[in-house]
Amino acid sequence: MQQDVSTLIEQLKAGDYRALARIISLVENEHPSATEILFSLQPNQNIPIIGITGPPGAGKSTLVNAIAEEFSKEGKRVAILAIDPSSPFNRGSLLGDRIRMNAQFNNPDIYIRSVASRGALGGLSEKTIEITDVLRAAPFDIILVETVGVGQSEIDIIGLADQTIVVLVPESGDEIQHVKSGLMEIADIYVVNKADREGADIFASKLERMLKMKHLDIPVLKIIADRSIGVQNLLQLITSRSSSPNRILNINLLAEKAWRLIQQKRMKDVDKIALKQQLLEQRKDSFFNLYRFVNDNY
Ligand SMILES: Nc1nc2c(ncn2[C@@H]2O[C@H](COP(=O)(O)OP(=O)(O)OP(=O)(O)O)[C@@H](O)[C@H]2O)c(=O)[nH]1
Ligand SMILES: [Mg+2]
Repeated sequence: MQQDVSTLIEQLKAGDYRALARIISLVENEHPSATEILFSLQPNQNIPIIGITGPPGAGKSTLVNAIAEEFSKEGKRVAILAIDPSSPFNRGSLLGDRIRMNAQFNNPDIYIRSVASRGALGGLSEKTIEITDVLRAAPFDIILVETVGVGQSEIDIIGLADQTIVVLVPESGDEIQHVKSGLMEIADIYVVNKADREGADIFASKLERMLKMKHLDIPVLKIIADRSIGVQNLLQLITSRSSSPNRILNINLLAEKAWRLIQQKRMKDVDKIALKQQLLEQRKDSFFNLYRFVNDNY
């Protein structure tokens, strides 16, 4: 695999989508070569990761498509990572997402990938972090990550993304409660999508008022994603902000991720069966001291 990995990584760097797809699959499936792959990556940390989150059906995929298309018109290469909340066995949903994103399949500057969320880090799989690192090792200009949910997964996405866009719709009455409860301070930009619908103006001003009351300076944009209306404004905001990415938030996830890896690495040699055997022996001593045992043996 040694030779294979370095070839794959070279192809990845050169922008080969087949190599990219293969590497993502190897990483996603924890193939034995995944570690070597991750070791060999040279992720460009300057490629901005934009998280797009919001309740089911808010139009996130439609918006992501529209953003990608606009960026590609500027000659930029865009990666879209859709985190599928369904089980990896729910093919229907994966396929659904693919079909909905079909519009971009023929654009060579846009790469689309769905991955199943397995949720070790709340709503967002640890694999997502690794996969975004893989994407950062390919020559993209921007990475868009779509996750569904209002709540925990949003909090996860801020650790991953340089900017977080929260997509709401005029009917998002419940979600606006999160603003009140302080959960949605995590947004860098709010999008009120489906602005063609009744109540969009009222909803957007309500949201703006709430943010102002909380002294939060977060822009609210009205968008009609399926007609690409308002998307240019969003692009300008994203671009102007990505020159000063919020690295403080990113460091939290980096630390969390590092902590998990260290834990894994340190525990690697601890074999539970062998541990039981040892303890069976030791336990014969009725004044057996577990703390000394651990200290002496590990
Ligand atoms: N009226 C209107 N419909 C829209 C707009 N944007 C998207 N839609 C429609 O809303 C539906 C859901 O859009 P998606 O983009 O799949 O929404 P999503 O948030 O990605 O959905 P999940 O990934 O399933 O959570 C689709 O039927 C879209 O065509 C919009 O601006 N106005
Ligand atoms: Mg979607």
